[in-house]
Amino acid sequence: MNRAFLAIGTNIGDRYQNIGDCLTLLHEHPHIDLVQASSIYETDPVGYTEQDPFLNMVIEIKTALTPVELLDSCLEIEHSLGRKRIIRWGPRVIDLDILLYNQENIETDRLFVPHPRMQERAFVLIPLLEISPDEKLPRTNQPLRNCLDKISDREGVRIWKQKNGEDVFALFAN
Ligand code: A4P
Ligand code: MG
Repeated sequence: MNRAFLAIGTNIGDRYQNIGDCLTLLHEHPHIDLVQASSIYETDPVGYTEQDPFLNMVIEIKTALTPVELLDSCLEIEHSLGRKRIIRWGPRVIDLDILLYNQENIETDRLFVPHPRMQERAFVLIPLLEISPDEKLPRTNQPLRNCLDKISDREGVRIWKQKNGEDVFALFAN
């Protein structure tokens, strides 16, 4: 079995419902086990700032899928959730990215792991370090905690729903 971390982001429609739908589809996947969830954070948009705030979270999974198979499953889930909404060719309701896959470095035309921008993003690092405080980047072995210390926009990331045993969090083993 492989250990991977996924980042979930949403800023359109009923954001909590989108996260719930996404986690349900991951949970129902025959080759994905949900291990741990971070709390859900509300985060100021990074990049294009004139859009609504996001909900972000990070989850740990166990999977028998290869990295590319996992990417395809993520894209399928994004697609099926996007399709439920009315907006055609519009922004997606869910972004599901692979942050880490074991301690592998993957660079293909379709997939980059670790996710290339993760170490610059408080909305990724804060939830990731909540569930795995000693996580390191492959190759350099750099603790991600050190990356977070260098980021200035940490206050743009606020707990929105604390992790508990209820609702979407009940889907997880831990
Ligand atoms: N791809 C390559 N590597 C990966 C990977 N590790 N995980 C390729 C997932 N996909 C990967 O992705 C486009 C293609 O990237 C995929 O088809 C896959 O082949 P996408 O999700 O359709 O495109 P995107 O969302 O525009 O790109 P990306 O890189 O996911 O966007 P970002 O950089 O994640 O930015 N602010 C806040 N506060 N919270 C957010 O969640 N998200 C973004 C999106 C911007 N600002 C944000 C947030
Ligand atoms: Mg993405």
